Amino acid sequence: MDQITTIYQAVLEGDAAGTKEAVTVALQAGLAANTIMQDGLIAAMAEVGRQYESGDFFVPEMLIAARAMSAGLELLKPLLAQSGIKTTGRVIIGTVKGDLHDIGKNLVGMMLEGAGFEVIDLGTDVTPQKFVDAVNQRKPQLIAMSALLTTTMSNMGNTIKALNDAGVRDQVKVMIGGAPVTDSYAKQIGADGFAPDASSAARLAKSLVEA
Ligand code: B1M
Repeated sequence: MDQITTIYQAVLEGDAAGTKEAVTVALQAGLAANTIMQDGLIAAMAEVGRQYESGDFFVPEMLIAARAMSAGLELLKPLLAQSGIKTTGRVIIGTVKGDLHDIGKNLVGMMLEGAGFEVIDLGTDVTPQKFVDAVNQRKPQLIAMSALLTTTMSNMGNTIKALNDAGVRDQVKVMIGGAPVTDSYAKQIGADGFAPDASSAARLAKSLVEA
């Protein structure tokens, strides 16, 4: 098996230690960090997404694969920064104000990383003002908001309103998701898109920044 295939397989199997080892071996053999990321880690996460959508993988498999991918990515990050490789885009992610659920949000963040995004995670209970400040300070292409409670969903709309009031709405695309969230709700509050799960979130994010 070549080094890229070894990395790909290790991520698919959710083997974090194996992924780290395979990435280290590939770097020692002189493979470029960007090649390892694109052809090994990102390609494997795309396959994880496909298997999740076809029902062959469930949330736990996706989580452990995403953790393995992150372990490999940690080794590459300093090298990628040095080589000035452009990421797919920068995304600010957070669970909205009043909401402490973060498992789905973390999974979406990991899938976005797996798709080549630079992910800035604001955590949970993120106020509209915090999202606005992050847009001003970090200049992302995309904001990704998660909510798991029917009582906190409205803070997605409030955040979009705050972005409008601050005059920065047209600088970013906004995507939303979470168990109670729907496509029609996204349209209602003026978001640019909705994704029902982490794997389609990564695909939607790419299409939004490429639009
Ligand atoms: Co809470 N909780 N919880 N809870 N909790 C729910 C959500 C609930 C449905 C349980 C129930 O009653 N059946 C219910 C909400 C009811 C409603 O509003 N309709 C509920 C409630 C009521 C509460 C409390 C109010 C309970 C209380 O204290 N009385 C309280 C609220 C706390 C707060 O947030 N202020 C509370 C607390 C908690 C815990 C802290 C105990 C814990 C959270 C731990 C944590 O996240 N660190 C918790 C948990 C674990 C759940 C359940 C059991 C599981 C949620 C989860 O992690 N799912 C949940 C019941 C359930 O869903 N079965 C429940 C797994 C995760 C991978 O899925 O988050 O849906 P999910 O993410 C998916 C998609 O939704 C999507 O992709 C993910 C992966 O495919 N997605 C996005 C998510 N974000 C996205 C963003 C995107 C795109 C896709 O784009 C940006």
